[in-house]
Amino acid sequence: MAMKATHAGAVAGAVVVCLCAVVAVQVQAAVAGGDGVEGTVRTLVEAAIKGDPRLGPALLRLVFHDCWVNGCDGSVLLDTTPFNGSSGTEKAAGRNIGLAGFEVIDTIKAKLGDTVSCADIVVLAGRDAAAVMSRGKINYTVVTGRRDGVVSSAAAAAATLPDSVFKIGQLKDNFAAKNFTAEELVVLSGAHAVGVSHLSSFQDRLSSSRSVSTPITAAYKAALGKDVEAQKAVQNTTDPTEPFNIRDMDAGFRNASGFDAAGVDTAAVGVLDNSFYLANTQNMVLLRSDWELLNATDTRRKVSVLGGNATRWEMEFAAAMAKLSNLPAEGTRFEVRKSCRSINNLN
Ligand code: HEM
Ligand SMILES: *[C@@H]1O[C@H](CO)[C@@H](O)[C@H](O)[C@H]1NC(C)=O
Ligand SMILES: *[C@@H]1O[C@H](CO)[C@@H](O)[C@H](O)[C@H]1NC(C)=O
Ligand SMILES: *[C@@H]1O[C@H](CO)[C@@H](O)[C@H](O)[C@H]1NC(C)=O
Ligand SMILES: *[C@@H]1O[C@H](CO)[C@@H](O)[C@H](O)[C@H]1NC(C)=O
Ligand SMILES: *[C@@H]1O[C@H](CO)[C@@H](O)[C@H](O)[C@H]1NC(C)=O
Ligand SMILES: *[C@@H]1O[C@H](CO)[C@@H](O)[C@H](O)[C@H]1NC(C)=O
Ligand SMILES: CC(=O)N[C@H]1CO[C@H](CO)[C@@H](O)[C@@H]1O
Repeated sequence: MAMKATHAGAVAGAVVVCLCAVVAVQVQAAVAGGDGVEGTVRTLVEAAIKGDPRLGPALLRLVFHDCWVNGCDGSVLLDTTPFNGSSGTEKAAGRNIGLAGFEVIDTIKAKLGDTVSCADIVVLAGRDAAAVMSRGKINYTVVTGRRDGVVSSAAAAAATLPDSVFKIGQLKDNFAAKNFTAEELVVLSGAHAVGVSHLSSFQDRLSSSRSVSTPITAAYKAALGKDVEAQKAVQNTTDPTEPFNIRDMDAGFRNASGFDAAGVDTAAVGVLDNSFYLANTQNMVLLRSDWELLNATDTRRKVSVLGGNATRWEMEFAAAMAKLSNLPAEGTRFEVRKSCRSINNLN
């Protein structure tokens, strides 16, 4: 197997150590203060990632997928609600493929009790996951006090989240619709330094058909195609995952791809840093949407700047994540849920 990091298909719920439903009632009073809440989230996120490193990227992605659709309202967590529409909840949307980390949110919620919203937990957990994965380099403050929405629709997620085959113009438009600049698009895409993608999300990049192909280094494409076949057997699925970051592949894979690791700490497997940009300029990223950042003058320049300045990326990523975490909820009916997976009148 070519990966150093393990990444079998679905993230198992193995890190859920206990469902502290009974304990939660007792600790409620103790968590009223902001420090108590944030300290609890931090402790549980650290423990979860220590138990399963795949949960770090999962928790980071949850912030984007919750806040982009209806604002930060915990809508991505709902398994069911009377306000699904006919399409199921957001989780059922194709663009939410691979979404994970829900058990960690449940564990945190069980500990914090009924006074802390699920929406707050998502942004706090994502913030802490970024801090852990960046070894403390990415930190930002988030204001709490969000309330949970009651609507969650797969159709809304499909209409709002960017697709992995979007072109640069579509990506810019998608971000502009949320008041995010092209620069912030590039900055936030750096999150793809960590985590994994399913083959179905980058299959077009392995295609030999000219109509769907985007520039990808031939040797990297060959190494990836070979590993995908191996992973189908290892993961026992026709849609295996691969790590986003060529840094996280073993030396044999990197060598075969001709990866120039200058400026990349290849020992830093799984670390959230600016290595995405260094891989991108070598046409060694998984998604078409990642490559598309090179396909406009302004975003291409930004890729180059961020690849050359790790500190600058950390600062700008922290600021953009704080902005993302502040996207206001768009619904009209709110509550603080008792369970993050369903609205209160369904409990
Ligand atoms: C710019 C448009 C974006 C597109 C088109 C996109 C698309 C994707 C896709 C297709 C996957 C893999 C899903 C799968 O097949 O399993 C993924 C994973 C991921 N995305 Fe994005 N994404 C975008 C922006 C972002 C942003 C802004 C963040 C910031 C939080 C982010 C964080 C992540 C992370 C951390 C993962 C890995 C998740 C894991 O390993 O569990 N993405 N994204
Ligand atoms: C809501 O979505 C869930 C899962 O996506 C589904 O099981 C349920 O039947 C849906 N309910 C309605 C009323 O559409
Ligand atoms: C749009 O984003 C800019 C830059 O981050 C920010 O200063 C401004 O307040 C935002 N506007 C709205 C309406 O959110
Ligand atoms: C592989 O997956 C198939 C169907 O998903 C299942 O029937 C089979 O038992 C699995 N094999 C192993 C070795 O896990
Ligand atoms: C990869 O290339 C480097 C430098 O050429 C070499 O030192 C190393 O042994 C190679 N590793 C593998 C696994 O091929
Ligand atoms: C974007 O990519 C397409 C296809 O590779 C190319 O024809 C076009 O010129 C590119 N546009 C820019 C602005 O780089
Ligand atoms: C990197 O970016 C930071 C923050 O913008 C800046 O202070 C620093 O001078 C930059 N370093 C280089 C080498 O350009
Ligand atoms: C992006 C950011 O603000 N990073 C800071 C996180 O905290 C460390 C330690 O206090 C600072 O050195 C970083 O600048």
